[in-house]
Amino acid sequence: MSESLIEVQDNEGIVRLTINRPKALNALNSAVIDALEQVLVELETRADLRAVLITGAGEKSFVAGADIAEMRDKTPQQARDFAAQALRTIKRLETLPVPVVALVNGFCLGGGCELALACDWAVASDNAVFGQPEVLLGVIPGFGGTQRLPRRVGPAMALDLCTTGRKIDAQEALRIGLVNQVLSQDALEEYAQTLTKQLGGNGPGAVRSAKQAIHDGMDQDLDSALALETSLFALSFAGEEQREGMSAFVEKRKPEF
Ligand code: CO8
Repeated sequence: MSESLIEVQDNEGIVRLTINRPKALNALNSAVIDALEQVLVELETRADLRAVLITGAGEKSFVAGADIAEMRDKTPQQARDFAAQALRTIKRLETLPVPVVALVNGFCLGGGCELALACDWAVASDNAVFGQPEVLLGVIPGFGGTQRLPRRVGPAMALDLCTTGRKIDAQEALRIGLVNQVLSQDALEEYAQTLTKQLGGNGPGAVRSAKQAIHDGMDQDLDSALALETSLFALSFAGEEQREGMSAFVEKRKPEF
């Protein structure tokens, strides 16, 4: 494994990012966040990008939070700057125009849970542990947890997790809607490969439009959101992709996107 803090593997536009700081359970310090932001800035410019998968190095941890040792001596202004840097980076991940999927392969705590919440969906290994334990350290979530967690699991469960700081296992994360599936570590790897094939076989423009319709529509009233869907649906008939997809069906062959 190379020494870079963010490993990048590219499989024809399906990019897998691995947060690579396993000795600290992939805790997010400024260097990791800087490296992640640099990678994301590059990905934003890629017209051939089809999906992003993000995971942690090793079999024990996705991300065990922001780096506590690095944060300990921060002043309020330094804490604000650190949170701003992380929020900006996480927003870049969230707003990539393609599906972003968290492969949660172990501890997913604090800033790690907040990172997973910015992904379009998350799939966890059965040893994964989730939580927002910031109150145990005398702080609150600062990478978006108080805002994205209630939007994902509802305010009552978000308040439970953010005020007790209790940790939950993968099955409870599944039950409350924090993750879409729970799999063994091996099956998580197979899932990544299957997903790569599935997303790689679909019309890339259509996949992007589906994300855009859902993301942008969620911030609008239903009628405006339905009008947005209609516009994007109609637009999908303007390119080659729709003709190829529908012709392939009629001609009983696989489409070539
Ligand atoms: N920060 C820094 N180092 C960490 C972190 C972390 N979050 N988590 C683990 N490590 C390090 C440990 O210090 C240890 O290092 P070393 O080997 O040098 O002693 C190494 O990783 C292995 O960890 P453990 O020995 O503790 O492993 P265990 O299997 O015994 O325990 C746990 C695993 C339960 C995950 C435990 O490490 C733990 O509780 N970690 C902290 C989890 C946590 O509290 N996370 C939330 C952090 S706060 C946060 O994310 C707030 C984000 C918003 C910030 C706002 C901006 C300012």
